[in-house]
Amino acid sequence: MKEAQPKTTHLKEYEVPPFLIEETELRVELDEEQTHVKTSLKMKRNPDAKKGKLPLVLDGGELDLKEISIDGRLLLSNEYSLDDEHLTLFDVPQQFVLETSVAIKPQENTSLEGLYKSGDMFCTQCEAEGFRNITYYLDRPDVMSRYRTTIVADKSLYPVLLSNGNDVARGESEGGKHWVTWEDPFKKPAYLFALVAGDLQHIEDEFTTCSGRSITLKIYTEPANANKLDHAMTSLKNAMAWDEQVYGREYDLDIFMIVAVESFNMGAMENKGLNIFNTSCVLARADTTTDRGYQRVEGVVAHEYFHNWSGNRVTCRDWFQLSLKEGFTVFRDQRFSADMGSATVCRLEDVAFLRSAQFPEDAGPMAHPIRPDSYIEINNFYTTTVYEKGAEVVRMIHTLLGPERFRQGTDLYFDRHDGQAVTTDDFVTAMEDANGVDLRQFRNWYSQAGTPLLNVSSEYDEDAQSYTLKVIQSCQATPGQEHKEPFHLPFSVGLLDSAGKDFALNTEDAHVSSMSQDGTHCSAVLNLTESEQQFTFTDVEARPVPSLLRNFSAPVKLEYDYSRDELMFLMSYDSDGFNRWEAGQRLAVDVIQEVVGQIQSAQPVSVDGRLIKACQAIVDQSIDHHQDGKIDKAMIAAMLVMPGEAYLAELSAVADVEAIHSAREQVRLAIATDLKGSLLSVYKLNLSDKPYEPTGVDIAQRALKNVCLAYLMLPEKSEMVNLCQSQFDNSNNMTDVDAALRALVNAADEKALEPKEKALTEFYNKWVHEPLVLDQWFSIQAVCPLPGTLEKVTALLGHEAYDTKVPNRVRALVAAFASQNTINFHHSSGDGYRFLADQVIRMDPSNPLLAARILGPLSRWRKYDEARQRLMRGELERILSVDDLSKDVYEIASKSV
Ligand code: B3K
Ligand code: ZN
Repeated sequence: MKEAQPKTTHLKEYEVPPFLIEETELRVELDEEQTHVKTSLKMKRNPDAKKGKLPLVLDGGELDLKEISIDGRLLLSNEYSLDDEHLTLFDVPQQFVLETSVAIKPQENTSLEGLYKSGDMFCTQCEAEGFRNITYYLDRPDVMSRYRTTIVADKSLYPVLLSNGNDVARGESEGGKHWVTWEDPFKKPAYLFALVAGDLQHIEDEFTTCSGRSITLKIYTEPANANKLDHAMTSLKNAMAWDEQVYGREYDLDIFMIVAVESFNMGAMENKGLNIFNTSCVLARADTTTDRGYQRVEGVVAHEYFHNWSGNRVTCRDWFQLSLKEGFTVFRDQRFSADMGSATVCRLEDVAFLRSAQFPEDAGPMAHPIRPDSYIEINNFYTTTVYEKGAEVVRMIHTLLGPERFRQGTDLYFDRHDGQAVTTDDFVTAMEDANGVDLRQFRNWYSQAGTPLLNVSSEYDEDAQSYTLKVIQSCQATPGQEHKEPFHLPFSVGLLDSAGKDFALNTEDAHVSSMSQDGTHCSAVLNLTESEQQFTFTDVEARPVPSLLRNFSAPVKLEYDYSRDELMFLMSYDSDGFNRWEAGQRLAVDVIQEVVGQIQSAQPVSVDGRLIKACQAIVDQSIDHHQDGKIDKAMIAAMLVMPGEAYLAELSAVADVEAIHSAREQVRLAIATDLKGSLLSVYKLNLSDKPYEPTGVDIAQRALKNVCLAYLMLPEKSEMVNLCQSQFDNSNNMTDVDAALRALVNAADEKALEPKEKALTEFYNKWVHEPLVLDQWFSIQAVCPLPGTLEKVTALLGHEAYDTKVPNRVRALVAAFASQNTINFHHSSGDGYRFLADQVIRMDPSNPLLAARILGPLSRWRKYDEARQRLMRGELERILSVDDLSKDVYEIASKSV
């Protein structure tokens, strides 16, 4: 560890900043050897801060201070002190101008926080605390300032110089240099500062806002990628229009820019007016990018754009409030994607992700509320809890209030807090004040960790024709939170009659928050607030089948004793699309768990024919309605995918890795074998040679075809290998090439050995100059469930194209293996664990943020058998014994062990 005792920051210790920075003027002289940053800060004591003459303590890391002055007077060395993290000035007046000059070396910055070089370009990443690596500053989100930034650089190497706001002046200077000054009229916290310099190309477009203002849109990239920007531009314009229509939010500057950067620690960053993106979230072209890639670009472009209001105009008071902007913005981007494509499929994908990634986090040693109480390293709290569960919490408010009242709430929130740094509590208060509702109990979602469990039972009274649902809610203990108060949540339900139609719902219950009835659909949203609660419906003519937690109305686990026949019935008839899928998943989980039991007790395996029958019905439906557009092929494809191993593990008390993997594979094989003919028909019906388009309809068609292909490749048949190879050779788009390559690589059959090697080599040679496609090449091999994958992955670490400096590459190989290849990562030898620990230790000195992120899978040891627990903890302890561990890795490893 760097420090003997790493400091923990607590929410309850929050104090307003003692000083404010009204204006920030930066002059950044970029250079290959040493970059100089001259900063002028117009500062004053904060009238709201504690009285008394506090010293001025500025944040700063890895800065070489050259000069410091106050109001033009150079300071003597006894007037300030410096340590690794701070610059302290003992005596400063009420108001003053502080000037500093520092030297930094961005070319040596491998942490990718602050100012660094990605390939030949300079770029920045300041959230959460990277600005302090550029200059001494009050690097906290509640200090908001107006910025004027001048960038100076060699004109031939860095013809493009960008920062936030508007470009207000430019010129040439001696030695082949040039400069540009940018001025951002909006006050912002330092984490939204951005700077880019490079030899970049761009595409340009225009958007006319609802009030008639014309906004220039520019997307920049290194020249080789300039032909992959159109989809991002279309997505951006769609997002701008959507935010006006749905939230009434108009863009505020005259220009909006996106820059694509190859070396980036995460997806993208919402810097004011100058978003910086990982290339993986902006570039898209039919032959290099899969449909998923296209959808990711659309979603991330929208997400970062939406931050302009939810995050930038209204920002966070402190980092404990991260979900204020992230949870809300994820909710916004989810709804946007739903409006752009298949809403039900978007929803079920979001829920599948929540269950396989966030539920385990909430049940593990790093469990934290969406508003955490404390952290050692804030970068460790950009979690699925803060983001995805945070989005679910906002969604619940939306469900409880309904869309109109929710919109009144967001209008008030944006109006009331524009230009401010606020808290999650301010968000909830705005919702309450705009609508006269009481969300006091709802606030438990912000302070309590853990996934609540709803145990539901039902009773039908034939004489009274009444139907009662009894709900018991509970929530497991999480670190530091033994006892939980009940949550307030919207519980959306419908009741199906024997023909599969929704009963019209009648109830006297005062806890009904809303009732929706249209056509054949009837749902009630029940307000669940107590640990035990009952809801009675009247005029129910016959015992119904309940459809519970429709559209996944709350991020909870639901127990209800459905029979397999009831699940099949819901799969066919539920008017709620999400619950049709959910019933299929429950049925599949049930059947797979039964097979797990058979494997564990060494009985012969038999797969319940009802699951096969249900899949047959889905496949038949897609044949019958192939042409008439009466089916959503994306939904059919999703319904044919069996629940993932991570989710199955999450559902087990102790996850039996081998039995889960084998049971799931045997169930898939049974489906593939019994349905072979129909699957092949669907495959063929959905072949298409029309030019690639990323439309919802085409994406759905490809998804369905490729789900069939994956099944068809399971039984050992060489004609299927040929089919797969032909798809690999002849497709005009990366989605189909990728699906074929994956199917070949995953094929256990000997007949596939040669074609798979050939395909991998061809793919590599063809795409050796396309880094994002090579990432795919690494990741397809890393996630292959066949034995021997770890040896291959280890060998790939030495491949000439492997580069630890590019996070995308590390994620494609190391993180993909550890987080997606359950069966190989958890091999009983412990080799997978050792591999990951070695990589974390190797990565930590250069890029601690990334090292801590890839460490995640080792922290989930509680789910596994004793032998694996020992091995996993052993690796965590080995990591902890390393000298000079970063606080990023230290926090995760020490809290997990
Ligand atoms: N706000 C950034 C994430 C920053 C992560 C810092 N470690 C991207 C986003 O969520 O939109
Ligand atoms: Zn975000």
